[in-house]
Amino acid sequence: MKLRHYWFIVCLIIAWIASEGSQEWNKDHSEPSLKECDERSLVLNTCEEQCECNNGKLTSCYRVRKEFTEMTIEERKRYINTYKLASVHPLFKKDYEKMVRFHLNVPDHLLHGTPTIFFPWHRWFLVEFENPLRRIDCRVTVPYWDWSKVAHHWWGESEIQDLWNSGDHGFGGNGNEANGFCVENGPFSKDKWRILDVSGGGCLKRNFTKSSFRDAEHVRKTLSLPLKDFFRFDQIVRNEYHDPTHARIGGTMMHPHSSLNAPEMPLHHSFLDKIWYQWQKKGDDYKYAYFKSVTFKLPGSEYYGWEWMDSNNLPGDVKVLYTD
Ligand SMILES: [Cu+2]
Repeated sequence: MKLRHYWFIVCLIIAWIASEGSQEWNKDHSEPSLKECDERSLVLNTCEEQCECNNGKLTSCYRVRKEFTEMTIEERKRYINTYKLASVHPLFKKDYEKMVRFHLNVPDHLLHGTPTIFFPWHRWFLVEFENPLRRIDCRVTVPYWDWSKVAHHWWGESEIQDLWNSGDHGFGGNGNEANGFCVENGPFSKDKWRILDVSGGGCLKRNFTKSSFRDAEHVRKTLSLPLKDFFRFDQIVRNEYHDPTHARIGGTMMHPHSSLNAPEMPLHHSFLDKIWYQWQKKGDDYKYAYFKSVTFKLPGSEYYGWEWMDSNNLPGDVKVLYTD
């Protein structure tokens, strides 16, 4: 064989190896093969969004928010690590600070009082807060904490699934009274994590008042209220569900100027958003029930409240669903 034939064969082999290599790379970074996905079946994409299979394409993808204490240990750690990264890393901290400032700069009575923007403002906030976390790891969503399931012993720290567990899959426990109520265990302990200077700095604080929250039966009854009682529904969620959770956890969660810094705050609000989501699922009239007097834009945002009514179609092409 002549030398140029040799070269031709060597080049062919190199080209073949290179093309195999690039296929391998693509395999790792593209969507999983959809050849087997059944038309209209639900499939998770690489960001673990729940999508529908349509003509071999994934469409209509939803961010799935799950109950924190029912997530796997690995999922819980992933959320906590991403949250910590977002709140301390110089590359991401700006977005986190921006959200804390939003909450700081909006008068508390406007966010939590009447005429209320409580529901849509916090739904917008959850997406704004979730987006930077998903830029770090697109599988992350803001979990919810269903405190009604553990209403009479919500302060438990010892079981592995407890929110307040001190392992690296938990939020750490109550604060230490002897040390200004600073949290001294878990991933947010005073030596591992700090409150932003804009809301006072220092350690994360908790001062549990160990009395019951409203239980699951109470939430079920609230959700069964008829459409004409929308105002009552909104009031119960704000006064009987929202406020006591902030107050009984205490410390950083207690004060409007610092509560957005508490790692448990988004989980609490995610649950309240889920309650609104469940109310809205009762029918279109329920979905669009709102206050006619609210005609201003949501403070800190470029949106009106009515743009945040439909979790299947939120601004920014965002779709959210909650698991039970
Ligand atoms: Cu709140």
